[in-house]
Amino acid sequence: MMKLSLPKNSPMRSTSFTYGVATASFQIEGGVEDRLPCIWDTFCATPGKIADNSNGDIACDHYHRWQDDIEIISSLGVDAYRLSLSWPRLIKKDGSINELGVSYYLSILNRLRDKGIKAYVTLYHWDLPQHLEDDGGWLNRATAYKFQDYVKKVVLAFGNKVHSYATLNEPFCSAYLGYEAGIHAPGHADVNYGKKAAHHLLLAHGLAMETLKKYSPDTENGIVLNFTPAYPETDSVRDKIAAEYADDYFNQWYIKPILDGEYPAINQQLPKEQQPEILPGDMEIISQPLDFLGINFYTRAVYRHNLANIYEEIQLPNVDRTDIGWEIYPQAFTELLVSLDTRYTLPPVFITENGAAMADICINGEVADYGRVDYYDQHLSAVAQAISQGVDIKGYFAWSLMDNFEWAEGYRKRFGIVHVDYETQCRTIKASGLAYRNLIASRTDK
Ligand code: IFM
Repeated sequence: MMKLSLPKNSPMRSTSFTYGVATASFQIEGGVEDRLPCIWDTFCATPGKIADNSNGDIACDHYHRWQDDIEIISSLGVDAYRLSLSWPRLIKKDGSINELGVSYYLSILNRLRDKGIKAYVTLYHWDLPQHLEDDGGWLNRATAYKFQDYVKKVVLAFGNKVHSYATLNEPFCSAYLGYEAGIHAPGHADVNYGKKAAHHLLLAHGLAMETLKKYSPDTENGIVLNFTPAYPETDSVRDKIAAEYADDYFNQWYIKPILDGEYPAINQQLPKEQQPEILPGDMEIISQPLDFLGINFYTRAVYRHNLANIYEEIQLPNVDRTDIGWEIYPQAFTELLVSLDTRYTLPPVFITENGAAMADICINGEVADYGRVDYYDQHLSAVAQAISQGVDIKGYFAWSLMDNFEWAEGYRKRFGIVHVDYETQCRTIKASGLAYRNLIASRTDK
């Protein structure tokens, strides 16, 4: 049996460090018949957008199998489960609450509580109701206020059954991939859209934080951001400038307004038509204090100078990569955490996602995903190193509990520590899941 190891005196070996698994509604639920359509339903129905032409209609059928899935979560021994709520399942088109959706999530939250598993709830993990996109989606400032209204209804419905609320998951992906690069729903490819959508998402976050503070002051409230640290290809000044620019554009753009109340200085260098429209008071709303910051990390990116566009991402040859093509470079994880801690006054940090896509190998009924075990081993150690350098990290969530719908990649890329056979919906805990369970079980009270 392959093991996950941690340095001897690491706080990550204590039961006070939170371990969890994470999922998202659209990626696992299915159960489309009981909710409104969302932008990902529309995107999946658009030819050529999803690598295997699949959709989220059934996914892992978690909507009908949640009891069994919570048994699996419980059997892993985790302290916490990070799930997201589906906005189109909870709010009807007229803005009223959908009781069917409320009772579905209440059942899950109650079962988690009975099992002693803390619910870390993400309020938006990309499944925007389609009718809101028809009104402009995240390009429309009004969507931020619709989100605030949805959050208020949710909080009043679920109250103290939730341990922690994250407003958004990875606003970079919603804004850049969805509105600028066009590779995620809703599929707009326009350089003038990305930062505008980002601003409205961040505004939605700030408005939701106000609502959470008012109606849910006892939950831990924050946001989840993803980071792909930017490295220069060489030590040349030009490559370093390229990497810094890319870092501001893709990473700092989302954390700096929240923690410092302003966008990176490169905003001034962007052509006017690319800049967000910032109204008086917006930055104060966006920079509400957080109870926690969720950080998602998978890989790094390497940049070189490019005359036309300042930066150009390059693919290094001969490096280890996961099945989705992302370089395995755990050192960047430690460096990221330490550099954020140096740069900002961070609230307590949770690693809300980390994991690897691997093509799983089945040997004698065992899912022998030893490459994933290695990935977790290296990345858990990278987190432990950041803690030893003073970063206040409280918990770690593996992405993902189980194989699921990996957005534009469809079902071909598997991130789970539990294998899903999509024909039978049979679940099998992989070697990585067993190793994670053993690590969690081996902790001691300190
Ligand atoms: O599957 C996604 C998840 O929904 C958001 N963070 C990255 C994961 C892997 O791509």
